[in-house]
Amino acid sequence: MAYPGQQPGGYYQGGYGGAPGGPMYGQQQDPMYAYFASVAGQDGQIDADELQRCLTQAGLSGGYKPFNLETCRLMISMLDRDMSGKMGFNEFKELGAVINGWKQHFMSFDADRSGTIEGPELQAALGTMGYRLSPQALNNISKRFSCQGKISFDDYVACCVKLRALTDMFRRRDINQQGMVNFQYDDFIQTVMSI
Ligand SMILES: [Ca+2]
Ligand SMILES: [Ca+2]
Repeated sequence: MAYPGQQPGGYYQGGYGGAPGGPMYGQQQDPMYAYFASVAGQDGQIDADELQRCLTQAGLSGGYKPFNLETCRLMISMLDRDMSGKMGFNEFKELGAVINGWKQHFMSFDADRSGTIEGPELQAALGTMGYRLSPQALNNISKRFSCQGKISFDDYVACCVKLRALTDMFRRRDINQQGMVNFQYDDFIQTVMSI
């Protein structure tokens, strides 16, 4: 992933009283911190809108459309351990690695090099990731995340993040690993509506 606007040095050098070697000192030394600070703005945290702008500018949506905002929300909630709804520096760095992985993954399954994932490519991708889904489920997923049968990178990420989050939540409740779970209505709504 490219980080345009990345500059050496930090914006906040000398601004904090952290002891040398402490966490703030370490962050300032990180060349990516200046880029993070420029995206995060005054509050020092990256929200979904800021992330969308950043990923669109980095050219990750493909073409001229903005990067899918829903995908930005999903990625933040996935890495948001303190539940602030925003990303701090460490979460942002983690995201960079995660997106790089997805980009490689996306390109490796774009067998015809069309820049998008189509039905059979999606099937191969999800199968390789270990999902065992029926043709109907695959068809539904494909319909939901594609535009005219094509899934762009940002929609593909949304698809993968959702599928993984839902699978994790299901598996956590599937104590005997039987592929069956009993949900209370409220628990089910909490699960699917939080993703
Ligand atoms: Ca911000
Ligand atoms: Ca393709």
